[in-house]
Amino acid sequence: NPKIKDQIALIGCPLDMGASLRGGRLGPEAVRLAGLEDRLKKIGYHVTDHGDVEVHNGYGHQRAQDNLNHLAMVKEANEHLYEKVDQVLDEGALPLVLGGDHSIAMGTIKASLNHYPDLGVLWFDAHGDINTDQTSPSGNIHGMPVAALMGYGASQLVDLGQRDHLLKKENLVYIGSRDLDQGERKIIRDLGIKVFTMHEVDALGAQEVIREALDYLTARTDHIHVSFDMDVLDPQVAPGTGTKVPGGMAYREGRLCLECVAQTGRLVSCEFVEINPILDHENKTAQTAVSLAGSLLGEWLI
Ligand code: 6HN
Ligand code: MN
Ligand code: MN
Ligand code: MN
Repeated sequence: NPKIKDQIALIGCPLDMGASLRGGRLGPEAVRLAGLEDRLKKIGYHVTDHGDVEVHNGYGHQRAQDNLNHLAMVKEANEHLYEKVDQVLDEGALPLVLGGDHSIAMGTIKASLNHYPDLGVLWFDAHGDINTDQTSPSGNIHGMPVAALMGYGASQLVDLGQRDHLLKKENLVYIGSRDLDQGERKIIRDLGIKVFTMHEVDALGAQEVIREALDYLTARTDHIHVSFDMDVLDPQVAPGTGTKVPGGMAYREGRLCLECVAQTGRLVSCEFVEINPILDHENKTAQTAVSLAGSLLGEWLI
């Protein structure tokens, strides 16, 4: 049976220019202050905090003519993140990336694909993040990483990091979707991507959904990446995030799903994103991220 690596590399990517709202840049520090490193050490991992990768954020928000808002800043941060994640994977550690807006999944996952071309991705999110510059209603790049990882949309995003390995459409599973744009629905349907919306989580239960999702992925690959957007949780559980959608997952549903991923032993990289302390109450959302990172790394499994 596969086993999770015993070395964890924490990497912060304090970028928020992929979103409309500022404040996600404070996410990595909020999660550190909520005690992530000690929590993971208690489980028995060797944990190294690599600090934050270099990021340049601006202030305010500008809608770009080409529908790729703040492209240069988003690209630069992702290139730095790509290099860092690639490096820690070379060193044999499991990267745990802290966001930051969800555009940073481009840097993390491209580096993980460089090491594991057959990588399977579990995308926990209220959103699909599979817009292109052609379909995006906002121009915000945090709504585009999945498309870019599969080779669709703006070449400036597709060309970031390594170009040899794209994310395969059959190696992605969505969980918790409940706010997909029209263009995204069409892409998801046309590509035949596996998706468990909140409707399925409610109707089947989290246990059945994660079982089906993991059966599907583990039949295809031994290597799993978890991309956890905090807005997959209900806004009452995770108020500190920028694009809240009602009717999200309960804390215990999130925990159960992530523990089931831990049980496969196939996790090779992960990220917790869209943590915005400006919108939070007493760092509750960062604390929840710490607990869920513990679950993903097998905290309560004996
Ligand atoms: N996120 N679908 C919307 C857009 O602007 O493309 C929202 C994207 C939210 C992205 O939460 O990571
Ligand atoms: Mn490498
Ligand atoms: Mn997202
Ligand atoms: Mn989201």
